[in-house]
Amino acid sequence: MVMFSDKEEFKSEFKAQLENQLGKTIDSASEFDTYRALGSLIQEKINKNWLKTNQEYKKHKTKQVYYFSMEFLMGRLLGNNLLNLHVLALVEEGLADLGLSLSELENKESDAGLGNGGLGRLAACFLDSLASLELAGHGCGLRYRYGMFDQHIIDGKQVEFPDYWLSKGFIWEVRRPEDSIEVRFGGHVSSNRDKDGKLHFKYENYQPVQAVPYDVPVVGYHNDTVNTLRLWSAEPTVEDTMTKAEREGEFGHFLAHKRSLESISDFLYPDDSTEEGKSLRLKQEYFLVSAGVQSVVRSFERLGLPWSCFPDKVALHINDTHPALVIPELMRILMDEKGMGWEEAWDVTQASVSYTNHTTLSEALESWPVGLVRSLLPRIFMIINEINERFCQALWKTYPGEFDRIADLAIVADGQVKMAHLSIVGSHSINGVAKLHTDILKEREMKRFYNTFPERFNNKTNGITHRRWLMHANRPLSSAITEAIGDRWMTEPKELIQLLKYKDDLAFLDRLHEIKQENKAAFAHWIKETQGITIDPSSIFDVQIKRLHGYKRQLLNALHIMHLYNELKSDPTFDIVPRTFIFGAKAAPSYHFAKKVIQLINRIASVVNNDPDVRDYIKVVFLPNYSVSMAEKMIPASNVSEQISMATKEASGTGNMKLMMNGALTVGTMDGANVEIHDLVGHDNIYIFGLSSEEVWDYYRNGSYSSRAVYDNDERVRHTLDQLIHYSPFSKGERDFQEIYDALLTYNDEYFVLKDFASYLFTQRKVSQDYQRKRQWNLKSLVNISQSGVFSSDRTIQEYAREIWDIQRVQTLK
Ligand code: 26V
Repeated sequence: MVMFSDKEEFKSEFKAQLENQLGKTIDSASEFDTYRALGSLIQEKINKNWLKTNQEYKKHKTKQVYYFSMEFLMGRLLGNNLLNLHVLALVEEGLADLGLSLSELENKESDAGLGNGGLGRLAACFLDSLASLELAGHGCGLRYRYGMFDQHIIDGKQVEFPDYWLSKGFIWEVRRPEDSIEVRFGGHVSSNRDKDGKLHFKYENYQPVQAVPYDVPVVGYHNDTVNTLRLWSAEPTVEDTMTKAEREGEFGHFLAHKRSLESISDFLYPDDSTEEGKSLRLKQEYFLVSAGVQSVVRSFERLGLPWSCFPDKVALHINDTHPALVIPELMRILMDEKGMGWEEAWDVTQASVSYTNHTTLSEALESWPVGLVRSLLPRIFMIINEINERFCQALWKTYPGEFDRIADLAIVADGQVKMAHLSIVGSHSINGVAKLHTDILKEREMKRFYNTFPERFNNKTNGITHRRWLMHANRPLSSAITEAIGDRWMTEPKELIQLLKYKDDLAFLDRLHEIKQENKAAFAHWIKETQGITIDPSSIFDVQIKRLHGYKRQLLNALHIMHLYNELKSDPTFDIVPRTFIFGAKAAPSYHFAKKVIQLINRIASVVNNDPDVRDYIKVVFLPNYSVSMAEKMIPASNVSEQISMATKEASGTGNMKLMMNGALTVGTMDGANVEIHDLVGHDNIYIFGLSSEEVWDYYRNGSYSSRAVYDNDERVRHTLDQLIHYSPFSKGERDFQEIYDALLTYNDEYFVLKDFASYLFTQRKVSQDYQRKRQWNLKSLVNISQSGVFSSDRTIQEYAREIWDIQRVQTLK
């Protein structure tokens, strides 16, 4: 579709939009007005293809994938939509003619932070790839009124503020009240048999909640595909509010009731590491699932096909176990509403549902108390119990007398419903998110399930959309790549490998270096403006950007900086290559230890940055409120990518991929997808340190790790740790960091920070030396960019499409 025939046409349509929509002219409009007018103009254009895409899908009865996820970390949409619609340059030039800057307007959009971290951002990248590959895949999520909290640093500590991202409206969404769905909670279920002996269930005294969908278009790259991200919002049903108001006759009660129902989609739970078992969270999960599955079933029914065709036309994917109730909910609808028998409904359900696991951390595995599930979702609970009973009976046949094994695999056990078990039993495919992670699932965490259903387990190494993370975030690098190898890489990212032709081309390596320097200068300027901190663009920009968690070991990075400080202070001749350490990290509000680490990093920053003896050599910047849009500014400016989790703990990581694609070199453990990055770029182009996963397991097996022994034997460790609790510039004589000290020594350092300390220091020294050899460094950077095409989410999605969902491009089907 040609959107604007030329720049002039765009300008006149844009001016008309400002006048008609807002009654303003370029001169009287604020920046936000112009952003809004531009967004609405683009949205109108998108609408045509949105309709057409849906018509095509209907006409061809195309199989649809629904990606169910409690999180979609979308970030801003304007720039990406313009890029995908092929009008970015035209719009940018048109606006410039009118005296407006596109990037300024982009900054006016609030960042849709409807996710915690990796899992939510992966969902967003997948939507971009689905649409760009002309695949019929849609997101199904919640329209949280408050997204991921807004992080401030006050007195060096994290303080959370609500993120009311909708305050100025969200221009991309379309409310569709006509597609609302009723979701039911509580009440009780009775059953009776009809004259043919068939059981019927009656559900009474339940609390109805109205789920209202808000659709967001997902625009494909240079094609006419527009898929849908459907976000559900909770409202009271009209009947319910009427009867409530009549019955109670009191407006106050009515309002309180209304608020309590709306609260279901109020906020995103900000804890991605510990499962709390809060009933509101379970309500959110069922609300998403029930609204989503009912709406999918409605669309399927419009095709007029028999129910046995459901799995040929619909794939339901669950992003971790959070939407696992898809399984009993689909069973409920098929049996109670469509009259199907158990076996038939089960075959349909299992053939439609697939599941991705994103973590092996035991504390993050979801389980719900039986009592809570029974009272909140009585019919769903009955179905889960029946699934469990049938599953255990089948196990008994295969493994007669093996009580332990069956108890271990049961879905309902010890008064808990285990969501991972439900997900595995109810899905035809279970995948991990990197090779190592999948092996750990098969050989350890889910070994017994793997032995029972080996054919269901498979790996799908994560990916990231190269459109947002390279083409849009780093336009200078994109242009240089295109000049060198043409533009095929934009649709075939593996073509980036062609860049290897330039490995001996000094001019090209210099060009890479210049681009990195320009990006660093721009980022330094932004830091100066927003934080008031001056950083030196000629220093190494070393970044660690991810959620704050013990296993991710930001603490290791922090201790390294303390050590460098000590060296610089004690030896004025200490040879150091200037480095700027940049952190972005949010801690779950209830994760005390993680918040302490944030406080420590901020303390180190204030000590280091204010000490004239060291501040020209090392700087520390903790950027508050790390988000998708901030990542887009940082990543193109990075030299070193910190991926230093304790081996076996990081399922995949995706920041590692974004940074590699932008030419940063990884300092990392052999964990998650770092292993695959290492295997692609080779040992010389990555900085690997620390224990391997095998070594970690060996230590677990023989219980022989002693952090105290490391402390006793390594003077550097001793000195640095003592500074946490004894009088030092870092402790300032207070006991702020006692817990960190205790975690490392008294509680034997759960994440082996001290064990890997020496190896980390050694590797970081090598990084500093290598950085000075510009040509070699640039070559390593080139190799990383060249090999990064594998990590485009287009590759990942093609694998899901072929091997899990069994879907093809609409074009191919025509
Ligand atoms: C877990 C929980 C636990 C219960 C309460 C709410 C909540 C919300 C989110 C999560 C998700 C934790 C899992 C997660 O984000 N895993 C990350 O997934 C990335 C994408 O696959 C992967 O790259 C990271 O390594 C992995 O940590």
